[in-house]
Amino acid sequence: MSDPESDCLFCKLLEGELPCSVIRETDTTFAFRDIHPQAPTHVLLVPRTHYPDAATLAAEDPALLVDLFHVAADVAEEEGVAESGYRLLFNTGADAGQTVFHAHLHLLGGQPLGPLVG
Ligand code: DGP
Repeated sequence: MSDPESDCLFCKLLEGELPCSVIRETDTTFAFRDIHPQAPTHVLLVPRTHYPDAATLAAEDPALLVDLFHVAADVAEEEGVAESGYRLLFNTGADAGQTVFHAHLHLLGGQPLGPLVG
């Protein structure tokens, strides 16, 4: 039977089963560079526990969702984008373009960012 965690790309990255460019690790959160960056800084922040999307994460572990935002703020400082500004977003579901069904927060910055919906 298919297991969402054993089949999950981001579970494999945070378990070290597949390579990625790691930015920061905490007890709850794993941050790494997006393989297809949409801005000079494009980091993905994922909870270590598998939730398929942000809505499920918020419903089942709101403290973990807050942790993601705290780590994102630390990463923004480290990446040098905190002062100039950066964007945090979750794609949730097909119409939003979610392609990996392990909740992940995008952190984008390093240049002026365009409108959310182009
Ligand atoms: P989303 O469209 O919100 O589901 O974003 C998924 C992101 O994951 C997308 O921007 C590309 C990124 N991504 C997909 N596969 C990999 C991978 O193997 N490694 C890394 N670092 N990022 C990946």
